[in-house]
Amino acid sequence: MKSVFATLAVLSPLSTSVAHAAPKPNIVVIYADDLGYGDLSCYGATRVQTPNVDRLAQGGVRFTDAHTTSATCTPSRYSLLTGEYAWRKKGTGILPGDAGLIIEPGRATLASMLKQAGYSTGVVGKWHLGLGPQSGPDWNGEITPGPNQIGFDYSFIMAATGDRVPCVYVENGRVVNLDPQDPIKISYNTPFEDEPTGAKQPELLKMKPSHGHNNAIVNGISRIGHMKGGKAALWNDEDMAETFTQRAVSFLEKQTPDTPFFLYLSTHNIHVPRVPHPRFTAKTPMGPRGDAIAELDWSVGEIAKTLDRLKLADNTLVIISSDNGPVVNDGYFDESIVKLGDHKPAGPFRGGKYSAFEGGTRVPFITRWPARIKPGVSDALVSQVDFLASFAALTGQKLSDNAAPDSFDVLQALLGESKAGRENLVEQAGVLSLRQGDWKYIEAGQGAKKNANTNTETGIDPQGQLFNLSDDIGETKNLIAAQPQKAQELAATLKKIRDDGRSRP
Ligand code: NG6
Ligand code: CA
Repeated sequence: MKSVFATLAVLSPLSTSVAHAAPKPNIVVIYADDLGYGDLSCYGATRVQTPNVDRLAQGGVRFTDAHTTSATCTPSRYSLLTGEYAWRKKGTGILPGDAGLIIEPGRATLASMLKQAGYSTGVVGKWHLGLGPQSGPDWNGEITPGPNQIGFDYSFIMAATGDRVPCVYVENGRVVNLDPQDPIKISYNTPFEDEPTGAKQPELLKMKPSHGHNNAIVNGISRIGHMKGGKAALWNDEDMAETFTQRAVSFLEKQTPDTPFFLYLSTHNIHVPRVPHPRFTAKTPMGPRGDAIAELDWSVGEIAKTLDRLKLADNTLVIISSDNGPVVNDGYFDESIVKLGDHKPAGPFRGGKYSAFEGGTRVPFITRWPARIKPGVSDALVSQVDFLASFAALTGQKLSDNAAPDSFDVLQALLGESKAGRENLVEQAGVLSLRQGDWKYIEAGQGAKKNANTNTETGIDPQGQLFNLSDDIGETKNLIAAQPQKAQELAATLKKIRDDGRSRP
């Protein structure tokens, strides 16, 4: 290889410009869980302060119309990494903790593309994209395929969610601190006979479930799914944010100056169970949900401080966002409802997690890169599905035709250099919606208007809905009858995006 490059350097007229090109920026994506548009003080929250996130927002671009692709976690993460709308692929709904990996090794991912571009790549935190073969992972052996097989050089993850078993960390395909004498057994169907459950022994619980979450008890909290063994490997919820933050910091410390890096830090905060470290208790008047936001802000501050200390901040593109809209009670009695006060988790938007209304997918989204980005606020329509094509453009990579089928190169918008984002965007909840400019069309669907567990408005309606967000940001005036032509136009575009199997230009 070396000699080829040497020859090129001598012969190619491009070599001079390459040699003088600005070094590729490092990229850090901080992906919060269930954080709503209104949950940060830079987006208007007053009952919780997020000074560290706000500082990044002040030095970067704060987006007001940026989206996940879906109102739940797994599909959003699938899209973020593959550049494909998750609804195109079966089996990409919320996964159990023992699901197999849903991203085929070999396909282009954000991580594999950046690795190809010469980046050192790492993922720390929540994964929730399955691990191992379709039949599920071998928790007691090598857990593969996983992040390390789809483009990440380093991984330190939890398999699914904080409220699902197994409650252990997996580092580069091995359960951390596993005692081979005490193997892990997982079942999502059958309880293990002699293991206590939240349903049978609620007196053992320090936080009680409000719905579901009454299987295995770990650290005084009952979860979804059954687990036995692996006692030495069990996580401690109170330490989770610190554990992930430390791993992310040490990933940053290990980088070398000549190799750019990509870090995907996917926090457990502020998903349930919300069990921040005691030093965050009562940091806000909102109970554990507010305190978890404060703890998330602390993590962001540690990453920012580390970039400063290592003198990396200037040429690092930091992005902060969330995987879906907010939910107040997602399954535990954690005072989230009684202490909410006038806090608006979804800001001015209707709905939240699980919802087809804007609150489901419109999330906080901040980009900061001091060497390149001029601070400001942008209302460009952008989505996390665009990272793949946009960062490919940023790093000079050409995507093959079948890669990232729904990812648009909106790099200029992400850098605040253009107000033009996407022309349209599909949002996924129980039904699909299409955004086009200020218009929002929600296709007709069958189902409850409210999620009985979480009290979220689902946005599902048997007639279909049309809203004009320019004067109805809260999606309250359904124009489907008044503007049938507009509705048909959007429905036709949605149908085309569906039928074509891709939407990337
Ligand atoms: C739901 C869980 C919810 C949460 C969600 C996934 C119940 C009743 N509810 O099924 O608590 O875990 O799945 O959240 O079990 S997500 O952010 O990972 O999509
Ligand atoms: Ca989530």
